[in-house]
Amino acid sequence: CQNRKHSVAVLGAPFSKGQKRRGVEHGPKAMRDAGLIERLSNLDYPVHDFGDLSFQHLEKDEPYMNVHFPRTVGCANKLLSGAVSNAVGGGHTTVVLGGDHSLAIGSVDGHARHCPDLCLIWVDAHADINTPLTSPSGNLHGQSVAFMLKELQNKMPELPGFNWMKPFLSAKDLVYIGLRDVDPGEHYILKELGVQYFTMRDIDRLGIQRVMEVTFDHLLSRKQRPIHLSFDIDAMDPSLAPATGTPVNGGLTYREGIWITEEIHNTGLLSVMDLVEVNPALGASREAVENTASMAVDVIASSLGQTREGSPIAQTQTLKDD
Ligand code: Z70
Ligand code: MN
Ligand code: MN
Ligand code: MN
Repeated sequence: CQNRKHSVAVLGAPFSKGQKRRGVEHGPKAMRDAGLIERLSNLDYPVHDFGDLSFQHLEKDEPYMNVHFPRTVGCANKLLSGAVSNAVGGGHTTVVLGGDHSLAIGSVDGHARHCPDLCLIWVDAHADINTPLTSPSGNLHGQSVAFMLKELQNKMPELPGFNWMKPFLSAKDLVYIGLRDVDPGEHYILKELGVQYFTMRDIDRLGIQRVMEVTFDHLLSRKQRPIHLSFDIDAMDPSLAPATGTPVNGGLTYREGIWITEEIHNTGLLSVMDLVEVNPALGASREAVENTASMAVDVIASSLGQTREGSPIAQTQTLKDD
């Protein structure tokens, strides 16, 4: 798992069965239509667009306890895990376009197969750490992190569709940013495991710059390690990203969102990122959908090195040829 990567891989994951609203499977197309690939091409490394994965449609997938579509979600994540593992193994900084947030299970799993010492930054209004037993909705996109954590292993029932994976992440290797809608069972787990998290209230108090300092101090002070950024677009304020399944008021400002991603880029350690929960079917207007997709593209480009101060003349293109 090398840190210096010179190319970007883009993987579409048009998946929606981690929740019950249709449309989020069109997220990858919305972000591509908003100019994602062109924007990444303006940065200084090659971009490989691997297109969209095609996920199996399982006819019979009855709920297990109250969990919906367990086999479909498990099977899709197994496929995605392999694809992410290959992309990371190929030396690419990898961008996964969602799709709903249940696909982070496969994305982080595949990343961890290549980089077992990774750390995870989860930017979201929600903690997505319900177990099948605590989940109020039965939606797997609200449970992704619980599947990853070693500390929750004995609280997780064996779900059909998930026997290909086992927990691989320690609670100390995870930081949340942007929380503002946390279920009681999730709050209990966060406290019980001592997870480092920053709610919107914490951001109000500390400021986003300090939040990122403490985040990196927590994750990277003992050693440099690859970063997995899992960015749920609903972390952003709904005024900036309205086309999403579960908008929650009082989210990140544009400048807070971009500060987070610029700082992550500046570590030089970003290895894989997910951008999830853009749902083009849920915007009140075409403009609302375009704004959301454009916000997502800005988050991705900024994570990969687009700056607000501009860049020096690209050495590779202009000066070297003379
Ligand atoms: C709730 C649940 C969630 C996203 C909603 C909501 C979780 N905690 N995540 N929208 N992206 O159903 O578990
Ligand atoms: Mn989420
Ligand atoms: Mn969310
Ligand atoms: Mn760079």
